[in-house]
Amino acid sequence: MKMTSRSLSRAALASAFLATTLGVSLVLATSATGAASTLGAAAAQSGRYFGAAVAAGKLGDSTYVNILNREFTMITPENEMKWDATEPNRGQFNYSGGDRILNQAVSTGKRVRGHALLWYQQEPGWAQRMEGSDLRQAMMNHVTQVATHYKGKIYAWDVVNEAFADGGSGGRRDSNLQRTGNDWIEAAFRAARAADPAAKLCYNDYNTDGVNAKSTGIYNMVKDFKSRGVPIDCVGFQSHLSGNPPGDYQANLQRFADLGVEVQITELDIAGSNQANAYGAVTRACVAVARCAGITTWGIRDTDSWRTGENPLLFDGNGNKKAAYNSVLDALNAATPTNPTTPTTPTTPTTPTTPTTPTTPTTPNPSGCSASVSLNSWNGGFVATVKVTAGSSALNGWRVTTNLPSGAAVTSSWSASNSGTTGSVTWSNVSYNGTVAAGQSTEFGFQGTGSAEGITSTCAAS
Ligand code: G2I
Repeated sequence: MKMTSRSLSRAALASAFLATTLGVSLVLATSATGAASTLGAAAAQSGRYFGAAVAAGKLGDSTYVNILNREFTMITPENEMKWDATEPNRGQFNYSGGDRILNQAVSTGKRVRGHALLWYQQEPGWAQRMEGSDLRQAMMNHVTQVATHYKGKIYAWDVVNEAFADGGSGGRRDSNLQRTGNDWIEAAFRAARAADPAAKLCYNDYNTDGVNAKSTGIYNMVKDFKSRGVPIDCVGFQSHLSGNPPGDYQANLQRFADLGVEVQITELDIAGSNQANAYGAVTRACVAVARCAGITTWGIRDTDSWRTGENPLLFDGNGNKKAAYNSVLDALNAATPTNPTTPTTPTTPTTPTTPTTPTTPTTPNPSGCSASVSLNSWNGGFVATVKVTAGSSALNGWRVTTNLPSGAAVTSSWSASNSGTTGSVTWSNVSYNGTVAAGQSTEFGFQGTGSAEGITSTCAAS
């Protein structure tokens, strides 16, 4: 990997943002044979997204914007939500570039992956010069402020980016962030959850494409976080590749998924003559892992790529589809479709309104446990946090049934597995949270569309 040796000069095009009048054309592009004809529509058939990293300075380029609007259902700002862009001076926040991209996404029905709240690169100069408790305070304030500004509007945040070392140590990378104390990552995740409970919270890194020392270090961190209740929902695999992914690419995604987190391919680009096959292999691996939520390519056209001269993307410099595009489309179309009742059109909540309202009272339950639900709702969606409490004996497995009002539907969940998404939904513990000591509690949660006001829950030992 050449992560740090590249210096790209990306002249920001100082063009005024032209409000786009392009309509929402996602997920409806399906040919007579039933195969979808765009990346976003093909991915949506199996409940997944297909995204691209986008630069605000290119939103005036019509070729670029046409491809973006036609093909993609998720956007990651390439640089605009990073620390140097959003807090150029301590305590002075600038959301202009990030907001432009968010508005582009919202106005065309796409969702946004926020990238990245804390990263040792692209720290503003003032933060680069800080250390210790002063820096820790500035870091946490940054997380809180930025996640609060975008509250309710972000599908998933890369809360922490690239904190693990390359090579065989499996340990953390040295940085001024790391030197504030090893708990900086969990502190950041907790601050992000408190600021925006609806966003999925991801850890994101590169050189994690197979089972290796670095990916295993991250795996151990995620496992530890899940066992201690540190809020983490997803792991991002950047996947900056040259040629085929390693043979254990899918197995590596699967072992993370088995920890109860979503996995996402977050910055895919592939150099080399085997590019089309390699793109197909990565896509097949994602669609073979139930919890692989989607794929994002790091740019749109080869000329937009940070890997100058390597032509690692799906569209050439003129915006034409490459062979790699067809490999990806075919692999997405071959995926097992999901229940067609699952909503495929992403909705971005715009006005988070109601604060957390604890709803159902704890139901005493003769079967050894009780469950209570608290809701964080906004217009059109909600996050439910369910607390499962053991009675006078320890639990060795539990099952919670929630009754959702009509119109409400579960779209994603963490720390429990469910059957069904509407009406009466049954939730079972996952491997790491079935055992609950007498009188103690564990939590799981889910996100949904519609209103869950009036939800009820019951618990049973299993
Ligand atoms: O390095 C590739 C990616 C690795 N993972 C994290 C990503 O955030 C990272 O993205 C790249 C962007 O694609 C580049 O566009 O991050 C680079 C920074 O390390 C970005 O490059 C920078 C240039 O180095 C700056 O000179 C430039 O001012 O982009 C800036 C904004 O255009």
